[in-house]
Amino acid sequence: MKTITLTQFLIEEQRAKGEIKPDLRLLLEVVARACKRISIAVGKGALGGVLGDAGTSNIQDEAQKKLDVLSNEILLQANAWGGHLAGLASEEMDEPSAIPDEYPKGGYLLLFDPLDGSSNIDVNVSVGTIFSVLRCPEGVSGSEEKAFLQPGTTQVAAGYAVYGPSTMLILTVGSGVHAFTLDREQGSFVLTERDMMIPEDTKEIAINASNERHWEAPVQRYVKECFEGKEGVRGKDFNMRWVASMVADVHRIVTRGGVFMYPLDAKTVKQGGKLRLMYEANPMSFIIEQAGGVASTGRERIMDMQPHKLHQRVPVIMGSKNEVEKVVSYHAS
Ligand code: P6P
Repeated sequence: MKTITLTQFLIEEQRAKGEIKPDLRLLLEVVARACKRISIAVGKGALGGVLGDAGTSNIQDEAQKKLDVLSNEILLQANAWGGHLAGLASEEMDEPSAIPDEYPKGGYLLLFDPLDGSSNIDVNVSVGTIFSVLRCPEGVSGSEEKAFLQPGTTQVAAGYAVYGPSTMLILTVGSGVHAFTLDREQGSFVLTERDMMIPEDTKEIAINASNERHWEAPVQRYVKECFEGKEGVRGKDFNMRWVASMVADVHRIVTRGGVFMYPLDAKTVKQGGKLRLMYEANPMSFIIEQAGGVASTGRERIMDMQPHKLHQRVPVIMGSKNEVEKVVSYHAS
């Protein structure tokens, strides 16, 4: 079968639709190369000497794993010299990072969670990298937080790498969602699925059910009805999955449908939710919407939110259109 690499795909998309300017193509290829390096580091496991805690914590006061810090470094170094970026922001850095003075600056901003789900690293469960691309506003430095505070609808591109049995890169530049699988012999990402679409209905939900007593009533009602199965009002049985790696759970949903929920709960209501808007919820929402799904806080479209802080947290309910719309309708009633 004729293989199309990420580079060829990006060039052919640019030729066909003119959406991927050279600097954006460079950015996406640099991020893909960084994800290859992260995949190699993650894949070494205990042999790489990078498991366990780094002994530091991030702005959310969560213990950082050595691989969190390493993955962050890999993405910073990979993106420093290309001249395509005005600045970078990461879950693992309190403040945005400027491009070193010795390198030229470009017009894009890159935001990322370098290793999402890293609590799963030490137990050998899939983790991933999530990234979002914005344009740097005119006249604003890419090292200033305010440059990044743009709604998800302004994203130029978004994607994630999932380090599972295979390493995959899932990408959108605003015209569909496309999947690339890492060919380890060639060392390149090869197109394995174009225009992924999420089924509008599903029988599979993903939520950390141990938080049930902390959820708001609409979510308690929705999940209870799903668990009541065909004897209940839904008239069908549901299945449940919770990997506790957003990338793994969302990738399953992009691949075969489902609903991913990390709703507001009494434990996180003060912080606004558990997951981060700028480099988790927004990029995943872009992917989900481009694949025909819906991504909501329960009360509003995630990508419409005007961010106030770089590390802002939000409730997340995303996936199969008809099911997410049902959860949203319960919030409205
Ligand atoms: P819990 C990983 O730490 C993460 O940010 C997401 O990837 C994941 O969906 C969620 O938190 C898991 O949270 O409360 O189930 O451990």
